[in-house]
Amino acid sequence: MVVHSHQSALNELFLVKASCKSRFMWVPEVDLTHPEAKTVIVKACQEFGLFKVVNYGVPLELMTHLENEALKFFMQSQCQKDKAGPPDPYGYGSKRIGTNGDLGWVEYLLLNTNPDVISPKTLQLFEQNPEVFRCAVEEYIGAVKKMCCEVLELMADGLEIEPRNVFSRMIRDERSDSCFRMNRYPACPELRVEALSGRNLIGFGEHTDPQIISVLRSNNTSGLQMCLRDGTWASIQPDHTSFFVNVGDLLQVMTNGSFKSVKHRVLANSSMSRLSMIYFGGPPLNEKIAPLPSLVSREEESLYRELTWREYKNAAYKSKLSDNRLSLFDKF
Ligand code: GA4
Repeated sequence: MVVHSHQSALNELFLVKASCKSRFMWVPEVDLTHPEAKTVIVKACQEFGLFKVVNYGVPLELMTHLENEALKFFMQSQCQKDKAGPPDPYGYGSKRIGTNGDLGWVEYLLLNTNPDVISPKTLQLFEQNPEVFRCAVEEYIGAVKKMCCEVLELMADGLEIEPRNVFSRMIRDERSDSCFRMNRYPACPELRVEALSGRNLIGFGEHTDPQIISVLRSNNTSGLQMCLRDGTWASIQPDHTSFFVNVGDLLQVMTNGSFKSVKHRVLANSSMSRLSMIYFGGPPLNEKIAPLPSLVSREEESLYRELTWREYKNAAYKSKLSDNRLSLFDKF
């Protein structure tokens, strides 16, 4: 990423007025080994759309190993990184998010987790970087996917729906269209300059995640915020030893609106760079998504119509980050 050291470059990007809310909000915490985990998960998904997971069984070394490898990638020259970009949508990207004009103070790698969907840019990436990087990515994705399926099964248990793999089977399916993203938000010292102080720089603009579920792990730099019911933004305290799980649009649809796909964003930091890694669990492209019959007692209660993930994903890629994509599912 080319970090321009003057204000005009920042003005191109999105500056928002800083909010003066108390520093960090409380986030529900789920201990995966606790017998009541399923109850806490369901309540968190209904009330927040987001929760923190501890005792998840993924070794911390596996996460820090990938983080170090990702940093090695991002510390390369711009020209070297650009060989794996621009994203198609997979590959290396800088500042531009999607293809519809969204900008952020971020550079990233976006990968499809299905080995059969290896895009030209991803091929370039792994050809030009040490094998150890690809291995670290694969190992991490394998471990996070396993944890993610456990969480999805606890959700089914908590909702008392059967079979308990009703959600997780879509992620385990060999055709699952899941993806993985590594984001680096460089520190932006200009934010301390008087003319800009009192304003925030958008690292990744507000949006909901289109898939079923997202699992995020970051370093200890703050930046992640979620939108509360009253429309205000609250900061989430970073914790490099935990995962943060959030409900995606498809899960909101399948639970007929009971689980909330939460709007979130990331702000850049003036002194420390933030590195996050997110696994987005998605179904196969031809999977039909609609409210689960067991959660809708009468047809009239169904809030959403049926769409395939392919249809929804195609529409998402035509939208801007902050668009309300879920309204495409609206029945009325
Ligand atoms: C948001 C969630 C994931 O990061 C992502 C993003 C995708 C992209 O960066 O290519 C999108 C965005 C995300 C939703 C709307 C479209 C597509 C950028 C964008 C403007 C990988 C995803 O699946 O949807």
